[in-house]
Parts: sequence; C-alpha cells; structure tokens
Amino acid sequence: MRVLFVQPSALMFSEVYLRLEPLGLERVAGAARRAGHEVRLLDLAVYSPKDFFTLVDKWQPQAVAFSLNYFANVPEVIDLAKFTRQRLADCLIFVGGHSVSFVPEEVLEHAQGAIDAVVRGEGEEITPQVLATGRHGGLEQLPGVVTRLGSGPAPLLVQNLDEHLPARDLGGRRHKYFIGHLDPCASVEFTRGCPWDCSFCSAWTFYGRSYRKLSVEASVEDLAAVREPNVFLVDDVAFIKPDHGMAIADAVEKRGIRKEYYLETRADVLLRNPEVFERWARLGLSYMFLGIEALDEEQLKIFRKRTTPNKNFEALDVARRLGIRVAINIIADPAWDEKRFDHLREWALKVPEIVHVTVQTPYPGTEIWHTESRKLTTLDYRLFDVQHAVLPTTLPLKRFYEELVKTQAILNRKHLGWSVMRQAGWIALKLAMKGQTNFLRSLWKFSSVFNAERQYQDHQQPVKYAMRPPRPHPPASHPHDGPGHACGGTVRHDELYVHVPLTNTAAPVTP
Ligand code: B12
Ligand code: SF4
Repeated sequence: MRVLFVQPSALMFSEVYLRLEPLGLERVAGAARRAGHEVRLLDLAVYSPKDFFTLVDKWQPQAVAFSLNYFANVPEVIDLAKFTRQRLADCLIFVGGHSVSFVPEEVLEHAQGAIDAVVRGEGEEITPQVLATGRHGGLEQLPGVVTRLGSGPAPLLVQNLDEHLPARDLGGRRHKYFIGHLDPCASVEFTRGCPWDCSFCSAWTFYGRSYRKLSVEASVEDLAAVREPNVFLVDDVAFIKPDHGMAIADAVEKRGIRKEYYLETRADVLLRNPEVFERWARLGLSYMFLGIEALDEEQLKIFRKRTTPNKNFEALDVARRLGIRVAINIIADPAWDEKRFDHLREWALKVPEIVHVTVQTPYPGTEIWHTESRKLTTLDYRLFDVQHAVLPTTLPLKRFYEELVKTQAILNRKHLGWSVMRQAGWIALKLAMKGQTNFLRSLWKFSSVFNAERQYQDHQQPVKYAMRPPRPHPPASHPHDGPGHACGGTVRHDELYVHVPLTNTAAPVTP
C-alpha cells in the first residue's frame, strides 16, 4: 500500500527558538515500512502545503496518516483531511498522536467523514494493523481505534520500545531542524513517560504514569545512527534512573560518539543525581531545560510539582556549577496584573538562566481541564498553544499581551545581550558558512513572531472548528481537596488516562 505520513506545520514558538524532527511519526512510519508498505513522510514544518497537495495528486497515496500532537494543529489537519478526501474518495485517512488521543470523537465529528479513524495512544504497533484492516472492515474493533461506528478496547502500550527505531531517512530537509545554536539538531529518545502527575500536564495522563526505558544497546545504536552533530533528548524527564543514564554514557564513550546535547529534566532529579548530569556534561551536554514553572510555594502546590522554590534554586546552582546552560519556563496566569509581570521581570533579569514565559492553558487530557473553575474565553483550537490566554485575563486582553510580550522581549534581549550577541553573531556566522542559517534567522525573527497586536488579533478571527468544552465535574468538598484553590471540581485520575496503567509493562514508578 502507498502510505503518506504527514506532520502538520509548526506553531509560533518554533519560528524563533526551535524546530525539531517529528520523532513519533518517524517511528510510526518506520513500523509501517517494516510491515511492507511503500511509505513517504512529509513534515509541513519544513515543506509547504503546496508540496502536500502535489504529492497527493501525483503519488495518489492509498492511505494518509496525520500526526496530531498539538491541539493548535487540529483545524489544519481537518482541512488537509477534507482536501485529501475530495481528491481520493477511497483513501484510508487516519489521525494519531498525543492531543487527538484525548478528543477522538470531536475530531471525527468536525471532519464529517473525511477522517476514517482516530488512533489513540502509541502508534508503532497498531498502525500496521490499521493499514491491514483498511477502511471497509472493522477498524473500530482494534485497540485504541475510534471511528464514527464506535471504538475498540483500550490502546496497548508498545511491548518493546527497542524494536521501533525512527525512520529518519524518510523526511528530508533535515538541515532545517535546530534548537538555538544547536543547528542542525536531531532528536533521540532514551525513555518514555513520566511518573509524576503535575496538574497542568498531559504527559503522565497519556502514558498512564508509566515510565519505560529503551535498552542501552538500542539507545546507543540510535544515537550512533544520527548524522547531526547536535541532539535534543525528547525524554519528558531525563535521567530519572541514574544507572540507565550512566550505562548509556559508558556505551557512548566506548563507541567514541561525540555530540552536543540538550535535554529536559526536573530540578529534584538534577539534585538527586548530579553525578549523571556531570558525566553527560563531559560527554557534551551543554543545555538543559528545567521545568521550574513558578517562583512561589503556593503556585507550585497548585501545579502539584512536588518540589519547593528552594529546591529549584538549589538545582540552578548545581547546573551552574556543572557549566550547563539552563533554560527555564515560568507559567504566567491570565489573572496576572502588571505587578506580577514586574516581579517576574525583576527576578529573571537577576539570574543568569534563559527564562521563557508561557501562558497557563487548560488542555483536554490535563487535570486542570476538568478542575479549573474559570470559564474558558474561547474554544478556538488554534489558541491552545500556551502563547495565548484562553482563560479570563484580569488586565484587558490587549494589555495582558502587551505585558507578556514586553516580558518576553526583555528576557530575549537579556540572553541575547551585547556580549552574548557578539558571541552569538560569531557562532551564527560560522554556522552560515557551513550553510546552516536557522540560528542566524532566529536572531531577528522575535518581533515578527511575538507581537501583542498579532496575538490579540488572533482572538478576533472566525472560529471554524470549536472544541467541546469540559464536562462539569462534582465540586470539591473543600477548596484544597482539588489540586489547588482555583479548583472548580474533582476528577478521578483513571478518567484521564489514554493508556490505562497496567501492572506488568506500565507499573507506575514512584517518583
Ligand atoms: C519533544 C517535545 C516537543 C518538541 C517537538 C518535537 C516535534 N517535532 O514533535 C518541541 C520542543 C518543539 C515542542 C514544542 C511544543 N510543545 Co511539546 N512536547 C515534546 C514532548 C516532551 C515529547 C514528544 C516526543 O517527541 N515524544 C516521543 C515520541 C516518540 O512520541 P510522540 O511524538 O508522542 O509520538 C507517539 C504517539 O503520540 C503516537 N503518534 C504520533 N503521531 C502519530 C501519527 C499517527 C498516524 C499515529 C497512528 C500515532 C502517532 O505514536 C508515537 C509513537 O508512540 C511532549 C511530551 C510527551 N511525552 O509527549 C511535549 C508535548 C507534546 N508538548 C506540548 C506543548 C504544549 C508544546 C508547545 C505548544 C509548547 C510551547 N512551549 O510552545 C510547543 C509547540 C510545538 C509546535 N508544534 O510547534 C504538550 C502538548 C499539549 C497539548 N496537548 O497540546 C506536551 C504533551 C508536553 C506537556 N507538558 O504537556 N514539544
Ligand atoms: S514532571 Fe514534567 S512531564 Fe512529568 S507530569 Fe510534571 S510537567 Fe509533566
């Protein structure tokens, strides 16, 4: 069968800071190819919609599969599916990925028959079965598959992550993937899932709080196959298990693999296992993202981060000592006024770290989607990208964006200050001489992307597809029974999961 896998276009953030390969889709496409299909992969973050239209018309795929990891891409994917259906009436069209796994029925409804099935959960093992079944025979009986006729049993976790290494050769234009000056940059996965349960995050609800590791051999085999000099580790929380991190480090050293790495982890994991980060710093770990999220204890409790401001600040000290450059994120509540933004700016200018600000956004699949008592001000999927306010703002909306963008601009200038700029300029020039211009372009893209007027105007656009609002949940009996004082109700964790925790493969790990 001719099968086309499609990654939708990149969101705001990616125009400035980073653009990364669609690792999940490469793994799923690899599984389809191993099952004997003729496979192509098109990433619309690096190709244009015109390339998609041409491929559909010229290659005439018999199946088209879209990845939908981000809610903000829902309208785009539905429109592309509708286009495909008009051109190829018999084509099997299905969608899978992180976000769509939480809202399969509503996406099928919006698509009005253009999408045959939504595949919930991990796609590697089920996709060959979906392709073998085709559009006319019982898709709705397969695990995790939802069609307009009904849905199959709960999705199954992949038995062995080692068996599905990504098909990196399928995509093309790999020189377009970068993060900051790690240009070009590939992505690699050592572990999957997260045992914590932060109230604003859907990583744990997707994987049923499971945490699994690729074997050391498979991790290193994949890393060794990467041609790029830089690697983004996509693990939700890197090096939770220090032995695993150390064993991979041993193997990397033995094989003489030298790369520059970027990873994401938690402050308490860094404090608990500094030796593994120190080891990786020697192997080339130069950037780290720490999920700090809030500066005060009360807010950390609301997010259920299970850490304290002191621990967070201690972790920043450790990273500085190790010589690892740290980027952190703070979540701005739409209720913030000028004073709160001022406080954040003041703090952020004092610390040497790169500070990013995103907007608190309840998503389907997160706990706060059900418990947030404030009413959503929009149901436009495109605005659910953590850069827009979807909850009522205390400041007039435009003022809120002015404060947000002012903060982002100050922080952007801070980490691209004159001395850094001189250094960055030099790096950019060296990369440009090698034909790598992503980092260079990103240096002056900021103001065209982060723009208060543009963000405000996004709210005035007509809404073609609207999200289904959350179902009301029973109110918490006490204001602190729920995740925090903003709680409007309670929700059982087992109602949130895509992959239901099992005792064998997915035993929840105690953090
Ligand atoms: C790496 C990562 C990124 C990378 C993106 C890499 C890329 N090109 O996809 C970067 C850093 C760019 C990024 C950015 C953002 N991210 Co992000 N990201 C992640 C992270 C940590 C891991 C994703 C990953 O690679 N996993 C490993 C691969 C193997 O898994 P996967 O992609 O999910 O694919 C599997 C399944 O989803 C499924 N699948 C995927 N596609 C398909 C297609 C078909 C047909 C089928 C059948 C199955 C299938 O099968 C795959 C294999 O099992 C996840 C957290 C998580 N655990 O998922 C957050 C996560 C997905 N990101 C999130 C967010 C909010 C964002 C941003 C909006 C944040 C921001 N600060 O602006 C941006 C927007 C990005 C954009 N589109 O432009 C949220 C999503 C929330 C939501 N529901 O929309 C998550 C869940 C994190 C969280 N804390 O909640 N992200
Ligand atoms: S630790 Fe990170 S990945 Fe895990 S639930 Fe919290 S925010 Fe999500």
